[in-house]
Amino acid sequence: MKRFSTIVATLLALVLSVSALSARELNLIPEPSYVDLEAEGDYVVTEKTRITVVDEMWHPAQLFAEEMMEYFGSEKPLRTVKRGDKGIKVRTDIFVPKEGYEMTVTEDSILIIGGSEVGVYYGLQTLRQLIITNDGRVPCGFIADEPNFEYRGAHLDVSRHFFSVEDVKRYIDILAAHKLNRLHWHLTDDQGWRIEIKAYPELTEKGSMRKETLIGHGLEPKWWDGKPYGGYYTQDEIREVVAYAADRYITIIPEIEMPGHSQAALHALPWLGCEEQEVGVWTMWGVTPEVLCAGKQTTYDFLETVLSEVVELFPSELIHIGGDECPKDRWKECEHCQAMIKAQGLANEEELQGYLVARIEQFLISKGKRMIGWDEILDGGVTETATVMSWRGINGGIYAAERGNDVVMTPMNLCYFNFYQTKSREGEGLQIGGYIPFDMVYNWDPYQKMSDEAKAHIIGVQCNMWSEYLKDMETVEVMLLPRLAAMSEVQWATDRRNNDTIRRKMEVMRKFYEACGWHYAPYYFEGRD
Ligand code: TNX
Repeated sequence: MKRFSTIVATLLALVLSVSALSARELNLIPEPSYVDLEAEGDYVVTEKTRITVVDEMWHPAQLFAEEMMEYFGSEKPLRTVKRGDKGIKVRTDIFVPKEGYEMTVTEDSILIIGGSEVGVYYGLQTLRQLIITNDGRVPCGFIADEPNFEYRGAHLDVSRHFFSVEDVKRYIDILAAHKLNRLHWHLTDDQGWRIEIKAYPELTEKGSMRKETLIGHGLEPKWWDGKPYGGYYTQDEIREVVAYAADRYITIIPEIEMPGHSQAALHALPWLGCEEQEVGVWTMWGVTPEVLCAGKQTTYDFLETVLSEVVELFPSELIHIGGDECPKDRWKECEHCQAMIKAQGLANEEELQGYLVARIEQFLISKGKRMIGWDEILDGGVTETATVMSWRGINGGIYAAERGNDVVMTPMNLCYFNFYQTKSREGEGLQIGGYIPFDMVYNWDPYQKMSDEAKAHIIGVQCNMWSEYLKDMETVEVMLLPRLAAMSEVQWATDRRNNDTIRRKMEVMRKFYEACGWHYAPYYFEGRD
């Protein structure tokens, strides 16, 4: 009998410990590298909890306190102090990886040790998720964490539709909470030039406005809305957004498109074109034959003048020059382009594009910067130092990585968050096309088909948000979330993704999105994809 009750007791204890363990899962996104939850109990964070700041970690601590204002419904929760043993404590240690952190939770305190200021911030982002999704009860235990990829990016197209400074800041908040560290800001395109350039006021005076917007997929007159549309950022606003992002440890990479996707600039300054004729700011989506003339010295002077202002505004070492989708029709007919091909001993128009890209790269290097471009920069013979963004599938990226170029993987079939999220498309509104459900992003192997040498050159992964059919920030958020959660697991936690736990983790993340007031798509949670 005694033996029987011992067995029952042991079984009971086992069942209890298993259920206690599952109740004590952290459900964090992205998944940390190491979690030990063997200790019992919780630390309960309230608005009165203090943050002791060591090693001058005031900035991440105060930012975290600010981010928790809404949750606590208080103006000044989580006061930061210089000394104290209880509550939250943040400091740094050189033994922790730079972007990483260690977090130790006991019933009396939470200690976060970052490898640097940004590591402390990421530790606090983890803590933020734990507090918000567990009513302030943070389970005792230990976490050690660091990212897989150094470059964790998201892109935002503000040319096809314009997003205000406040909108872009909201976007940045969402990226930071998912531990992303790059915003690729697509500032110019055929349908609108969105950045003030002092040397050429026409770019924004004329190039930021289009006559109307294509709101359908067809090309009949009824598919245009007939309403003038525009908007741009002054240089002061650009500085404000850059600083806001930097405060959240996000580097903004500006993109100035060339030599294609430049019709808005051609409208503002017709002498940039081969034929110098008047073209409107484009009111179609897709690829226009109107491109910058690559034969005239004036085009190069223009690009260098624009980039000289851009490099002053953006501390980012990488500057994006576009380079994608440049039809060569005009160049074939242009005496300047043909003369340049001859003078430089180039074989054809493809090589002329390569010449332009190489010349711009040299200019950026002279400014202490490095060039990044879409994978078409490979077509004209890529230089050794350029970083390549692989969007036409993965092959361009693999080819470049094998040659030793740095590569950011962002293949269209997996990373275009302007694509539909469900097969039926029900309730999704009109989008550009495609189909990328949550699980497809989550299960993507960014190292697919790669040799070890190539892998070493993949600096990171990015999702893109092209805004042809994204007319406001609410729509952008619904396209971004929850897929960004899947993307952040690929970027931060590639080697620890787990299909057995992701659905449960996402239910918890959904609570977090709601608490933050962010819009998200419901389909994944409804089991509909
Ligand atoms: C391709 S990706 C483009 C964009 C469009 C997008 C639509 C790339 C370098 N070019 O100009 O907006 O497709 O999804």
